[in-house]
Amino acid sequence: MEEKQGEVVLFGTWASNPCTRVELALKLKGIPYEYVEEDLKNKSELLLRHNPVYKKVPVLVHNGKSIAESLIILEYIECWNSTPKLLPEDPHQRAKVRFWANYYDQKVVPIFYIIFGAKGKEEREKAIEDLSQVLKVFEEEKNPKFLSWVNALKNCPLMEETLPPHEKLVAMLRVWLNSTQA
Ligand SMILES: N[C@@H](CCC(=O)N[C@@H](CS)C(=O)NCC(=O)O)C(=O)O
Repeated sequence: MEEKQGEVVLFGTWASNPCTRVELALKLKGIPYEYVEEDLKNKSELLLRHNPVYKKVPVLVHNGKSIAESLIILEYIECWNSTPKLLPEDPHQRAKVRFWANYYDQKVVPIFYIIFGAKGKEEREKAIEDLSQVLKVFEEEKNPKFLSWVNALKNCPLMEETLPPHEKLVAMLRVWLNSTQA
């Protein structure tokens, strides 16, 4: 599909991995967009209208039509005639990229929510242990390329500009953790 970009609006929230994922892709591809910051404790009518099924961010609204779910949004903008491409040309390499994006969403993210939502110390400690098991595949000796890629990204100005400020994020996570502690 080759499509004129037209009007692009992103509904997001600052401390959100899936939203940052979409913002990075838009910036990388040089796609101009309007950003609407959502308060997840008080979601806007517009967000609920654009994502009535999940009621979550990110949502991309393209010429009035909404697309939800960060990976689906990435696939959508990847179809436009914009470069650089997010996915490699080679089908096997593409499948590998999708595999790891899926691994992160299916394996890492749910445990993260358990850690921050746990009512008791035992549940939280078990979840932290589960997370360290899940992250073992990214250890340097098992996956040296992954680590060098992460380090290279850390020095990329686009990442610095787009990732939420570390201190602000830590403060927000502390508040979240304290609010769920028994
Ligand atoms: N699988 C979704 C996850 C989206 C998601 O979990 N969004 C969170 C913010 S990080 C949200 O909107 N939460 C609001 C809620 O659960 O009510 C994606 O990749 O877009």
